[in-house]
Amino acid sequence: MSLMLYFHPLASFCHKALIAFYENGIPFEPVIVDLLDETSSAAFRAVWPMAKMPVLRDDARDRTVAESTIIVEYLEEYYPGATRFLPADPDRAWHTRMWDRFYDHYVQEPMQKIVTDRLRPAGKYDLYGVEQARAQLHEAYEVLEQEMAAKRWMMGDAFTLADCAAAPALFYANTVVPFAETHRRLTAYLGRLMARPSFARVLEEAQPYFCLFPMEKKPQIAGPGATASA
Ligand SMILES: N[C@@H](CCC(=O)N[C@@H](CS)C(=O)NCC(=O)O)C(=O)O
Repeated sequence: MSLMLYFHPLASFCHKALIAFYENGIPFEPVIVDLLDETSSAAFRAVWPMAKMPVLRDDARDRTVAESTIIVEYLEEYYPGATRFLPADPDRAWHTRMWDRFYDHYVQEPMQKIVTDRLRPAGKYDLYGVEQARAQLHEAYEVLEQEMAAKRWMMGDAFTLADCAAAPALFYANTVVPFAETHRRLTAYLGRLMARPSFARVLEEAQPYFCLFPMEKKPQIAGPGATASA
């Protein structure tokens, strides 16, 4: 098979790429990376020395593609399907990329900061950093609550790259700093994302690994976000 995706089913940035594959039914060979396993980790580092997932290997084109956003853009260009992730209109295209960046930097990153602080050795916790991350998530929720006042997807009627980024970011963020009780529109949007077959499949495949999530509260597929409607 030409396409191999190095990923882990629990990893939120990997979900962004998986959604794009599932949206358009693009066949690929899944390679689950276990960074705690020496052999798996070494094999992954040989493909991508930065050892950050996801990474796409395209043997047919002899390309190694890192970074979740770039993988979605690469699939859009070379393996297109019915779902177009970047609008053809340049103005809508940069806007789509802007929201993709927003989710990565202001939702995924603070969420990851809170979660990975749990994995630090005793005495090395970053309480101030976690506090800042929580505050940043609250700020992002406010922006997004306004943004989703009259939209089905992040860019309106069409599902795009911005929604691929939003889905895992909001799903995990809602687990660590819940917004279901406070942000009605954002919760409804998360509900729509979770009902989308591509992301529903990603979550179903992640479910056996949810027990590894290093917080007391584990992610749940059936939650307030799952049942919320527009
Ligand atoms: N900017 C990267 C971030 C990738 C990233 O942080 N991936 C996480 C999994 S969600 C990872 O590989 N973590 C392993 C580590 O940090 O050691 C992207 O968009 O792909």
